[in-house]
Amino acid sequence: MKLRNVLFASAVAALAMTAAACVADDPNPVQDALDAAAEQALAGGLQPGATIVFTGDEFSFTPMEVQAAPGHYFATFTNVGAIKHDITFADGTQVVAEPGEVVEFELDVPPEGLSFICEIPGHADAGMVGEIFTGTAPAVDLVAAAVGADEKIEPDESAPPYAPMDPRAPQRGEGPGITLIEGGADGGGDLIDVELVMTERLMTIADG
Ligand SMILES: [Cu+2]
Repeated sequence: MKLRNVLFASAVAALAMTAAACVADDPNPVQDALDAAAEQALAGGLQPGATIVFTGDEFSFTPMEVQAAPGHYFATFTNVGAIKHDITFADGTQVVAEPGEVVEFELDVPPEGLSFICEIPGHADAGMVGEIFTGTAPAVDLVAAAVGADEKIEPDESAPPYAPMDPRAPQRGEGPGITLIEGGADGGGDLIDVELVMTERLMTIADG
C-alpha cells in the first residue's frame, strides 16, 4: 500500500510539471522564435535536416547570416514586425507572413549558399537582406549587397578627423552650455540651465 501511495504522488507531481511547462511555453511564440534565432546564431554551422529559424521585422532579418552545410532543411519564418513581410530566396522559394504569423517551410541549400531578401518594395533596400553561407566566412559584404554591389563607399576626405568621445555619463549640471543654479527653480529646487545652440549647415541627405 505504501508503494502505491508513493507512485500516485509522483504522478501528480509529473502532471503539475507538464501543466507548468505548457503555461510557460505557449503565450509568446514570437519571443520563442527570437530566442531560437539568437541561439542558432551562436551555435555555428547547421547540418542538413535541422530547422533554420528566421524572423523578420521592420526592416531586418534575424539572423542576417546563417552558416549551414549544403543540403535539405526545415525552416520557419516568423514575422515579429507590425506589417506584412516575406522571405524570398535566390532559388525562388518564397514565404509570406502577416504580423505575428509563423510559417513553416522546407529549403534546399546549394553548395554555393543562398541569399534571401524581403520582396515587398523598399524592404530589401531598408535592410531586409541576408545570406545562408555554406563556408566558414561570409562570402559577400551584406552592406554592399544592400546598397548595390557596384556602388563603392569612399571615405570623405573633407570629414573632420576622428575624435574619441568621453564615454562617461555627465555629472549633474556638467557639460558644455549647461549651468547648475542651486535653488534657482520656482519653488526652491535646483535649476539646470541648458544653452541650445542652433547652427545652420548645408548638407546632402540624398542624391537629387
Ligand atoms: Cu519586408
